[in-house]
Amino acid sequence: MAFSDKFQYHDYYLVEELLTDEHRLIRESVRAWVKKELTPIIEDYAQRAEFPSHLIPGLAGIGAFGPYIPQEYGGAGLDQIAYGIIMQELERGDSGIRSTASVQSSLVMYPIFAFGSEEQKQKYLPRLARGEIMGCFGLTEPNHGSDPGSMESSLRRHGQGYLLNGAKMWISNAPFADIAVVWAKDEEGTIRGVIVERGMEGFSTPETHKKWSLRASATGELVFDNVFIPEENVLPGVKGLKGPLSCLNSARYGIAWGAIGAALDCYDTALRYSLERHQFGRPIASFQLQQKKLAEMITEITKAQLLVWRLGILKNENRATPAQISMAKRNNVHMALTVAREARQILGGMGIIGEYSIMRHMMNLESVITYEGTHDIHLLITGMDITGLSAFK
Ligand code: TGC
Ligand code: FAD
Repeated sequence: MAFSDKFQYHDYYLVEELLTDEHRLIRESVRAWVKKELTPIIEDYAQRAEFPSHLIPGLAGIGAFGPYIPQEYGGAGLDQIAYGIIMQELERGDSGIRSTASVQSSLVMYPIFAFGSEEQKQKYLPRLARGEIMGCFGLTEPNHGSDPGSMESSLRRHGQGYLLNGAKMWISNAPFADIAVVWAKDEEGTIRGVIVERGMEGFSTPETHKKWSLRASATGELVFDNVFIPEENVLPGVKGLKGPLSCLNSARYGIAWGAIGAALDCYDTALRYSLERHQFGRPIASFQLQQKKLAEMITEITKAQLLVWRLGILKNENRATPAQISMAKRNNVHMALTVAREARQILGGMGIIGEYSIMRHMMNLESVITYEGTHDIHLLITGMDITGLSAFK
């Protein structure tokens, strides 16, 4: 299907002026790559429920893998706002492709960088940055999603390492990943992070089929049947649930930026369509009801842009709290989903066709609002932060 990408960026409050020249350059180069390589093909891949693996070298080339990881480990050494911009431009194309990049950066490279030994950093990070190997992150289990602290996956001492048993579910990139950062409990019941490599005996990654969402992203399980994990594959720098949750802080931050990209693409499509489509002898954009939808969309997008810009500054200064990140992830993903639903209506029947990106974004966002902590869990994190009382348990 020939897909014509007419996307125009919208910056109602001139937030771009708050960015550096380097940020603007990064935005332009990622945007150009998305327009040339991603949007022309993504609809077909999504329809076929296939991950476009040929994009991996290009993603590495634009610095989408570990942008904020220091250059000595193969990253680009950029700041957090640059990372956010990259996620936003990628998600303007498709949430599934942003997912691939955020898992590689925040859920695989980040824990190895933050909690790994020097040998682990040297061994994995440069190759992950170049996209020579891909990774995934195993936290969620069949019986434990929102409550990862109750995980059942286990590590039992065995010679110079551990035997890993259990299963992880809903794991992005699992079907093709070369390595998996996996969280499991040791004999003391302490959560540890380990690096599992494809090819280790007893490790398999069955693919999850029949998804209506994130169809261009590969999702699967991680199954561990007495997988021997040598001591050198254990992340030495962290113990406890704060290990995986620290990684989520980084990924959730990227999602808060990314979701704006999907919203902008839906808004832009709906605005253009409403000006071109005539009913009752007038462009539908001239009707008050359609203007209300469009005006509310750009208002919410603008608020979200300001939210992540400020959060990025705080993150650059190491002052962003997990609860602030939760607020931005929750708000911006919900905003994007609402924008997508309204935009779809503006296109009438055409809103359901793959010729336009809106329905794909909308269905993708149904996963984004659930993964990395559900909409309700993030509300409870805010609730706990402001009251000091946990409503989880
Ligand atoms: P709680 O007792 O509150 O905390 C346990 C320990 O963790 C610390 N902590 C954090 N540390 C860093 N960052 C955070 N955001 C943290 N939140 C909590 C906490 O201080 C404590 O430390 P310590 O030293 O005292 O032990 O934990 P809880 O069991 O009550 O659960 C809290 C809750 C519900 C907020 C948390 O478990 C949660 O966020 N649940 C949602 C699970 C989730 O987000 N899963 C995501 C899986 S990965 C994924 O979805 C990838 S999608 C990828 C893609 O395709 O883009
Ligand atoms: P549950 O935890 O069973 O929640 C079901 C419902 O109950 C939700 O609405 C939830 O908000 C609500 N709920 C739960 N607890 C409470 C409470 N205390 N109070 C009020 N309401 C509550 N995980 C990974 O580890 N790695 C990945 O790469 C990954 N990728 C994913 C990709 C996709 C496409 C999807 C869909 C998921 C992915 N996940 C991944 C898993 C994701 O993080 C979980 O789906 C999510 O954390 C929710 O867990 P759950 O699905 O088990 O829902």
